[in-house]
Amino acid sequence: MRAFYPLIALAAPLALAACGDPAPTYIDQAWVRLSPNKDMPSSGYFVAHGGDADTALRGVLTDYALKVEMHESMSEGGKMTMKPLDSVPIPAKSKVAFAPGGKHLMLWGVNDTAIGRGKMTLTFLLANGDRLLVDAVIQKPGAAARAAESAEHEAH
Ligand SMILES: [Cu+2]
Repeated sequence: MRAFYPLIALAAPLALAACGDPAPTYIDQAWVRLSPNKDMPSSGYFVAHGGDADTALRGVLTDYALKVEMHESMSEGGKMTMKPLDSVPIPAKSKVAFAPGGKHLMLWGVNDTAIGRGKMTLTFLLANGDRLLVDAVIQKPGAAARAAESAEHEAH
């Protein structure tokens, strides 16, 4: 089992002073797979691109859902389980993907207005103090998505 609260994030503030205009960490390809069942959480995915300095993702907020958590799915003894993540390191120049079957966001109570619009704004909180606002496309459940969705959430 990996530990997700290491001291890596402490290195970030030191690196910030190094140069004038460092490349920032950014996030793209954000999307939400809407749960077919309103009582079950929806899943969110995205890709974080590390800038010139190491940082970490500390949490995700949105006005368009009741609650958001960062989770990681993993197979333990042949069974898929998941656990909440408090912090996800984003090392400099790296790519950290939240993707089906691995790290993901879990969103409870996605707002109907957002669903109608087909997108929702997510705010990503970084350890370096940056807040990144990213629009996530909301994908409504189809037949294929439904099978994957229930498999991923059996552990809840
Ligand atoms: Cu989860």
